[in-house]
Amino acid sequence: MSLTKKFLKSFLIISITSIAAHAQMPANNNLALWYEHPAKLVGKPPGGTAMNETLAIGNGRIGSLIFGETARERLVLNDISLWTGDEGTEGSYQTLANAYINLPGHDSVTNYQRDLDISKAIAHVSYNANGVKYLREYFASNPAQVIVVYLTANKPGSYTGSIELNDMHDAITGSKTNQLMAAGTLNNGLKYESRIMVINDGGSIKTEDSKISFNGCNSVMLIIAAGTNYIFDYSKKFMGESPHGRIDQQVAKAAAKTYAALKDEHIKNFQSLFNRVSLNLGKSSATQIAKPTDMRKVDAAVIADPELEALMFQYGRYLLISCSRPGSLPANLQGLWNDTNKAAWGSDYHDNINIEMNYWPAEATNMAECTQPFFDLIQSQLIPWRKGTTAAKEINTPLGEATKRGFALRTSHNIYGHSDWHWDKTANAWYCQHLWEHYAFGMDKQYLKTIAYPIMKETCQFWEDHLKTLPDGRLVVPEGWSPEHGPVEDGVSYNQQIVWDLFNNYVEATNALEIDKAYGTKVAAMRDKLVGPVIGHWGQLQEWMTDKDDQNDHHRHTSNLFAVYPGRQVSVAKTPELAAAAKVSLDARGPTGDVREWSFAWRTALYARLHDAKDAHAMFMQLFSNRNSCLNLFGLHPPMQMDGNFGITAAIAEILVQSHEGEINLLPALPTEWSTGSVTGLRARGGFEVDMNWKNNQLVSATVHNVNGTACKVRYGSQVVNVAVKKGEIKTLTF
Ligand code: FUC
Repeated sequence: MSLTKKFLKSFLIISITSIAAHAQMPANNNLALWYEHPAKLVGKPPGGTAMNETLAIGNGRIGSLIFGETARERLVLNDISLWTGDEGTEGSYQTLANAYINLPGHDSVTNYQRDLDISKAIAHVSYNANGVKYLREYFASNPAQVIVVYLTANKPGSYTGSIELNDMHDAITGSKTNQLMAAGTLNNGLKYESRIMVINDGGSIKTEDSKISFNGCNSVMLIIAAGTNYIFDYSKKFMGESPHGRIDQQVAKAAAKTYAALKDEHIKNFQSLFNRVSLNLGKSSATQIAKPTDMRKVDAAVIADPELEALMFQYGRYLLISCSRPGSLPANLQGLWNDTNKAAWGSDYHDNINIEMNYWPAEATNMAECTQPFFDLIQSQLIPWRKGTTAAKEINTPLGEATKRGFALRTSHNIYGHSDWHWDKTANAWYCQHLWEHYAFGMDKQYLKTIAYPIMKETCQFWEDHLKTLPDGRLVVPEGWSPEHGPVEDGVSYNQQIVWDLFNNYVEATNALEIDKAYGTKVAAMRDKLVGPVIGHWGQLQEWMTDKDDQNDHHRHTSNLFAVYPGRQVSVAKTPELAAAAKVSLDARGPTGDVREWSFAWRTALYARLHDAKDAHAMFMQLFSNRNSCLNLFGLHPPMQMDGNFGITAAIAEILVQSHEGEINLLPALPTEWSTGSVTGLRARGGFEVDMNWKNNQLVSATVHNVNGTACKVRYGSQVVNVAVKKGEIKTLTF
């Protein structure tokens, strides 16, 4: 049976069953976003952009925003390395191109639906026009390194139209045989190219100068490829060979495969990461389930919808897998999706919360490989970032002179070694936390020794050179800043806590690797001399060394609570008084005022760490409001910003399992809204994975899988068990 016939047969079966269930609802509804209309252009930036309703696909390097229009479909095309700027100027992340699929006569349609199946990373658009049922599928394949679009219909010969490719930097579109291409060079010398190959089944295609038209085709497949010559090599100004030859190969290789084979290898590859975690937070009502995602999102504030909440969790995982895969650049402020060359903040890498939050879910929700782009970027930028340490005046060393150890960063940075705006002095140490956590979860000593440890050590040396000694002998970070809040001064809590975290992790690293014991002891002594968290006059955890926090201050950052999450200096079990003070501060910050989508994600994680289930859930629910998220569930700052999506996924994991206190704590902050549920595949520090199910707010059973650890302690409430489980083994626990 031909591919088209096979498809038509299965399509018919699917159509009949879906009519029986609901006219529109996708089969895999609890892991799908779906809508009954195309993405609309909702206002102009910064209030909202065309992106806010599109469906996003990506393979970690290239991606697309799909509008789902019927007569003139628009696909925004992105390559995560398309950046202006250089070592001397910030520049900004750019948009590569727009692809259009023109289908004359498809203006007036019925039964329209578009969806994004996040369990397979495939988007669909379907509708009836002129008595024909049309279906499109879109995915961005990591193994094939191309985006594939497949247009089919239930009647042969139904496709007549054209394909256009419009470059976003005015490169003229050219063509060869069945391909369109646009290539150019940005002002900084970065070479880029985009390509669309058109493959028809039946009918005919005709290539014109800048357009490919097709006539009477049964199906049309588009293979979209793109690339730049960006490489992780400072000595070459981060630029290598033109991407042209590589794109030739990618397109040719993909074209040699059938659509079914491309789709199959894509699904397998995506699911090898995505399927590691499943989450069930309870059943939603049949009425809610039957509604499209935009309606459910609006209802979420008043109608319980646990399946939508679980979808939001998995969406963060979907997005990170789609925009951060080994070999490429890390997720930026918008992941990798961008429809303008003037994105807010250049859609760059902000280091005072944003890029860190992007990577919060990577370890705990079992996508550790997704961190590699972040680590590769850090390593590749060290040579230029080290020059920051010699900006003595601005970084203000107490030694009165520049030192050459370590590296220093301002608040935002690009991919060419430049950082901009105010110094974020402890960003170097915060980046080291990520390097350490990758080891803490995965327990890979080779990685710790070769990648993480050298950077952690030079960062400890940086702080050894830069900490200031107070008259009483205590150590402070000089002239620091609580991000975007308050004055520049010594001993700011955010800075103190991050350096404490670095020193503490470094000491553990020397122990794990059994190296540098003497320096480890020195660092431990410096850690213990750092000015630590202090409780202020209204019971709050002070943001500054002096007791001046304002109870009515609702600032979006919660920087003085770094020690609670993502740090571990303050915790409910080990420092209960400080944890109580952290809650006083957090309650005062509240859900109102200058609060952004990412603030809610952070506040959710903080309440989870403070074992306050009710407030953790309340903060999470704020993300569903139209103020904080778009109709396609992207976080909304505004404009669209993706850190909140990643952060909330991490925060939900933190509600269910915690492992920062030397034990695995099950259901430490379970909200009553999720009284019955289950989860599989969450990771815990020490090299473990955890599955659980619970009922009526009580744990029913838990299994611990020793992936790469030794022994562990598992807690449920006040009960603690020591679990002896060998590497590779799984043990079921009862409490
Ligand atoms: C930080 C935040 C802002 C915004 C920006 C991109 O500076 O304070 O709210 O998210 O990053």
